[in-house]
Amino acid sequence: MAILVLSNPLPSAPFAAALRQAAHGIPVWTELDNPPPEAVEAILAWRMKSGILSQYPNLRVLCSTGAGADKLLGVDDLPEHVPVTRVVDPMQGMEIAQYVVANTLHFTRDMALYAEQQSRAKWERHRVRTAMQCRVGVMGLGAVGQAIARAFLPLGYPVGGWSRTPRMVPGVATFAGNEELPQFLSQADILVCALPLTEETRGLLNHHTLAQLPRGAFLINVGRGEQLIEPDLQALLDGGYLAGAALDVFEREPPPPDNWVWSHPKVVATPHIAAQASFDTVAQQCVDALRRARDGLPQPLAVNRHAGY
Ligand code: OXD
Repeated sequence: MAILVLSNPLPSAPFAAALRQAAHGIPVWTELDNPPPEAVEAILAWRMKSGILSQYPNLRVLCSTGAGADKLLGVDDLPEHVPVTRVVDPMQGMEIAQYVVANTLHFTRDMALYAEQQSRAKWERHRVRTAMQCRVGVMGLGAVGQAIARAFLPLGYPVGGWSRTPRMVPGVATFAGNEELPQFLSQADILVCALPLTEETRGLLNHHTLAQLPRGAFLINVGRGEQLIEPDLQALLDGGYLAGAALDVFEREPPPPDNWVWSHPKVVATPHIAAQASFDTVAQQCVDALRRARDGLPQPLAVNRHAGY
C-alpha cells in the first residue's frame, strides 16, 4: 500500500523525496512510476480532474500540497468517505503577511516611481502619503487574514477587516456580511484579499465591488485567482480609478504569455509565492493523514467539503 504524488503542474520529485523521508517504509510513487492502482491509499495533489480518483479503489485520503484544497474539491469522482486535507504551516500566515506588507509599502511609498527617477539620476521628493491615505482592508479574517491585519498595526496604518461572520481582532475595525461590505470597501485604500475560494467568494472582486474602493486604491490578491474578474480590474486600472494591483494568484496559473497582467505598468505579478509550505511539512502532514485514515481517527486538517475550506 502506498502514497502517490500527483502534484502536476508542481514538480513531483521534491514532494516524493520528502515523503520517502517521512513515510518510514511506506512506498511513495509518482505518476512516472505507473503504480498498481489498487495499492494507492493516499494521493498528494495540488489540483485534480474528474475521472482520476475513481481509478484508485482503495484510496483513503486525498491531501492537498497547499493551504487551500479548493482545486481538489470540484471533481465528480471524489468518494464521500475520503477526507481531503490541507497543509497548515505555522509560518504561512507570517510569510503571506510579509508579502502583503512588502507590496503595500512598494505602492504607498512610491518605490516604482523612485526607481524610475533613479534610472534618470533625478532627485525629486514627493509627499509621503499620510496614514489616513493608507487604510488597509483585509478580506477574510481566518488565520492568514488575521496575521496580515496584525502585521500592519505597528506601521501606523489604520486596519479594517471583513469576514462572512463577525470576528473580533484587537486593533482592527471589523465588518461582517454583505450588509457591511460597502462600508468596509469605502474605507480600504489597500484592499487585501485573503479569502478562501467558495461559491460566495468566486468573482467577488468585480467592477461593482472594486468601484466601491476609494479612488486611487490598490488591490493585493493572495486569495484565489477565481475571486477576481481580471478584465474588470484592468478596466479600473486603465481608467485611472485604481492605482495598482499586486497579484500572486490567477484564474489560470501560470497566466498565458499574452495575458495583460505580465506587462501592465500598474501590476506586480508574482508566481503564487506569497507563502510556500516546506516540503517536509507537506510530507509529514500527508503521512499523518494516511496513518489517521488507516486507524479510523479524526482528521484535524480535513477541509469541510461543503464549505469549501
Ligand atoms: C495555497 C498555497 O493554498 O500556496 O495557495 O499553499
